[in-house]
Amino acid sequence: MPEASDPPKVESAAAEPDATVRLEQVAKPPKLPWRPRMLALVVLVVVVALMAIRSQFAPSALEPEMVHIPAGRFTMGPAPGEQERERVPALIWHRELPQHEVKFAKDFLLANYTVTRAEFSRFVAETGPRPPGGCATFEKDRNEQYGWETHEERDWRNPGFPQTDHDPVVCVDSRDAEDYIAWLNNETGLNFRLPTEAEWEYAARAGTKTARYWGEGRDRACIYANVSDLTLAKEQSLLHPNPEEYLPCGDGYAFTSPVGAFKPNGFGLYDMLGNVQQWISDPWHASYNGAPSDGSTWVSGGDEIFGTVRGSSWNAIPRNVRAADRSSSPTGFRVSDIGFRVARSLP
Ligand SMILES: [Ca+2]
Repeated sequence: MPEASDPPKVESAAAEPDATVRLEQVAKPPKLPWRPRMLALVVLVVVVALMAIRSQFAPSALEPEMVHIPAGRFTMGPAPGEQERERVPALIWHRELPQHEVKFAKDFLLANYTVTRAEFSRFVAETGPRPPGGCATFEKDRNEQYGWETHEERDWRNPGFPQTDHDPVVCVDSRDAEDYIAWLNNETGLNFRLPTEAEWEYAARAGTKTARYWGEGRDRACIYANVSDLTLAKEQSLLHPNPEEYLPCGDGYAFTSPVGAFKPNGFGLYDMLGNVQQWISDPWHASYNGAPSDGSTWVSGGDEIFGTVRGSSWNAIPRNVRAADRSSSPTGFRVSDIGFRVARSLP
């Protein structure tokens, strides 16, 4: 009798290690000591992290979201009576006149949002710091009074107020915008560009003829746009803000807001009014006399120093928050309420 503790004797072929098992045993690599295993794990983590960073910087990740703007025609400039009703000084009515027909033969693309700080910072990280030059910013002076002044130490990273990565980049002149677009085109292989002035207004109106793409009224501005409002008046400690300088509503932002924080227009474009003024490809023209009717960039007779900006901003007084409003700014001048958005032609 075997002892109870003895293992039972198995009289089968399985008791004999077969050839396959022997082969596996021979082929099995020796177990790594813990240090090389840790090293292998670290290498794996680094490789995965590098792949994630690479995909973030892949050309497709750099492409801005674009809205398809359909071909069509529209009347550029304010409807009769709008300037008077909005109390635009008669001295500058000519800027937005004459009203004229513009026809777009082809569809084109316009970015949903203005270029953000995060997007611009990628460009700067890869191409180097922007040339110095300062920026005109809206800040408190020695007497704690807000006002516009050029500060040599200000730039897109520090425009005189706090911003998130998703806020629009500001303190960028037209060369900054053109250099960004050249870099973006090189990275993506696509042909982005600044919008023409006619494209911008056609897209901003999105089929509307009213002063604003939400209608004529100023009272709904804070649903659709970050403008000079009661939030900015409070920041300036104004007890009785002038209704001609501050919209009678609160949009929640004294300075820039993250892009896309307000309702879009009928084409699905965000911040076409308010937040930041946007560089346009056309040089400044003092009126629309001689403007092209095909929506192309209007170069001839344009100002050699001043460029065109559209869309008003977080600092915009009510009468300037209109689709027809236009402004000029020196092309080499940076301001803390001017940014840009990109467009692209379709084949
Ligand atoms: Ca505001």
